[in-house]
Amino acid sequence: MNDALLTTSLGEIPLTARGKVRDLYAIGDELVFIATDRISAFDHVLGSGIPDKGKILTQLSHFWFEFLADTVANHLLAEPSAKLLELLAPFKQQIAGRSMIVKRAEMFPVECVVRGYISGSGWKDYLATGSVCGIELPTGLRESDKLPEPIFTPAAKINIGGHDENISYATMVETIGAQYAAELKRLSFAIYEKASAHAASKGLILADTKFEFGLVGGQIVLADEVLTPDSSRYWPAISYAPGGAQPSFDKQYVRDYLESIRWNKQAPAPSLPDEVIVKTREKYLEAFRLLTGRDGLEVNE
Ligand code: Q0Z
Repeated sequence: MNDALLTTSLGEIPLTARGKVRDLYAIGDELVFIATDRISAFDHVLGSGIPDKGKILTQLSHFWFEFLADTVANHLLAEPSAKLLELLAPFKQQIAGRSMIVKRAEMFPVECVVRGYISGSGWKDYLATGSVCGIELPTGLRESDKLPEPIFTPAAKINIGGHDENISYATMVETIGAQYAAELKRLSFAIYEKASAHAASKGLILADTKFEFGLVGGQIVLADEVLTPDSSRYWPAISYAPGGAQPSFDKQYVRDYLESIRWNKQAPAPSLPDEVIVKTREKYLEAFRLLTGRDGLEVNE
């Protein structure tokens, strides 16, 4: 099995950025995100893709933007220009079901992370300092414990490939100003509250998640992808067991395979056996079905 889309090319339409898994094109103030089927693990993009992963994550993002519409404005463009649609027409095959046409925003250079549970870089910081992004936490927390209340732990965007760096809220204020910082923090909590309650009702813990915001015509909009397994940690509530790392909802088969072959985590990254690809694809679909209540992907022409 591999009819995964690993890379896109849209002819004359200029590529603005290639992320680990998404390709970004721009025509004036209209941007086209295409989520490919690339998958990363241990900081590398792997040799194999997961068929439909880009469609699943894009359609999940669309679900969340709509679910959150009363809470926050977003960067989706309701009516792409006729000119853009005409330019994109020859590339329907690559784009269908996996693209997001959005308004160009002035992006805030901070990642807005909300954590309801202590994991990942938050756990590392806590072990080293007893706090995360300058927020003091109770002593005696175990890895993956639920926090007394969600915390806002901003990070500075480094560059593509580089790791974001946790910063204090004070540093965020210095970077974007007190008013924007307060508003992004308020919105981030409001979104996390609403999304984590929905996830919980479907048997999923939203352990933490990362948002990116920008300004469009002076209005704050939620941008980028939202609440996908690539930007969030979801754990099945049924197997939640603090006191260690939780298995990844989506990538555990991939990680287990990479550990089993004792890959040294240096380029070139390996390809995946079919069984790992198929099982991982099923996990992305499972998350999609649980969260959206839909049976499967919107079929595209
Ligand atoms: C998002 C990224 C990707 C590499 C730029 N609405 C917006 N306006 C302007 N810029 C962005 C957005 Cl979302 C924007 N990124 C992140 C995405 C590949 C980097 F697909 N960069």
